[in-house]
Amino acid sequence: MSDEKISIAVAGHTNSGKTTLIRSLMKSNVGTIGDRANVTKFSEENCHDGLQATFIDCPGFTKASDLLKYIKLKKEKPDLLSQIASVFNPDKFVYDERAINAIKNSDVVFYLANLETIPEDDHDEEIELIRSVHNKIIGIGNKSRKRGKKEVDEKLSGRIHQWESFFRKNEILNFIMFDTFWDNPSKIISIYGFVKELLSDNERKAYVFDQGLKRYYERQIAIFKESSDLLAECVIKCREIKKSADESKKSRTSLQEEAKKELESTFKNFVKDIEKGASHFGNYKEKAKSSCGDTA
Ligand SMILES: Nc1nc2c(ncn2[C@@H]2O[C@H](COP(=O)(O)OP(=O)(O)O)[C@@H](O)[C@H]2O)c(=O)[nH]1
Ligand SMILES: [Mg+2]
Repeated sequence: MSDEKISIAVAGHTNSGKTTLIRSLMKSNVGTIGDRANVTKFSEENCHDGLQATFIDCPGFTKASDLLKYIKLKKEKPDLLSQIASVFNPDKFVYDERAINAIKNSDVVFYLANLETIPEDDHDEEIELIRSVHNKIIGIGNKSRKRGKKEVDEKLSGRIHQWESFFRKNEILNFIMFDTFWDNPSKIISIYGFVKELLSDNERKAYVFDQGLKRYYERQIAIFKESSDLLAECVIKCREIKKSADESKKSRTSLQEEAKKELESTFKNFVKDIEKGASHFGNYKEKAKSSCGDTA
């Protein structure tokens, strides 16, 4: 991995939406998603060359408190190691240990909180564990929306307040409430803004990330512009079709079929153009293997 590329560890309780968030940040179907515990068993590196960043998908925390106790005891009473092993079976917090090892080597940590749940002692212990190796933490309250539900209901807004207090209490001052599926993608800009802020003491990395970020935004604007043009083209085509339907003797169904075909080919060309643009921006899927090495 290049020394200049920044690495962002995405950590949190199991099932909090870490892999889904990385997919959405990378716009690529990396990793495996599932509605059960510890789907991600090893930390996985996902390079985004355009952005000059690597997202590290950490296995979810399940037994942070046990790992914390284990680390403390190991440090304070190393002579009791054999007895410790009989009380704390390290196999039980293997995922937590893998996550913390990955976090240790990262530049910034995203801590994901699942807004379907409320903060509990487990979560404080997860932060304490992260803090024992890292202090650049960005809090992300995730899953803040339900499908088809735009407004935040009373229950959810209560949970959001609880998580906001949780972040403040744990001295995580850079935090945001987000929904990977249904939220405004512009919130991602705020998340990257936090990253830039925390990187500021490493000027070289901050500079490289900033340059990548600029290219990323330019590409997003280009895609937006291209989609608007496509939409305009579709509207014009629809008007033409309506006009010719009024004038011609062809049946409505055959005209509809013709229109469908024309719009399909316009859309296919649009996707091809986007793909061409994306390959200029950096084909992270192919490069991920070469620049990141093997993923665990
Ligand atoms: N509504 C909603 N569901 C989400 C969101 N992020 C993840 N999920 C769902 O939560 C479950 C766990 O997601 P996953 O990314 O595998 O969690 P991980 O174990 O932390 O990596 C999956 O069923 C996802 O579809 C989100 O932002 N909103
Ligand atoms: Mg996962």
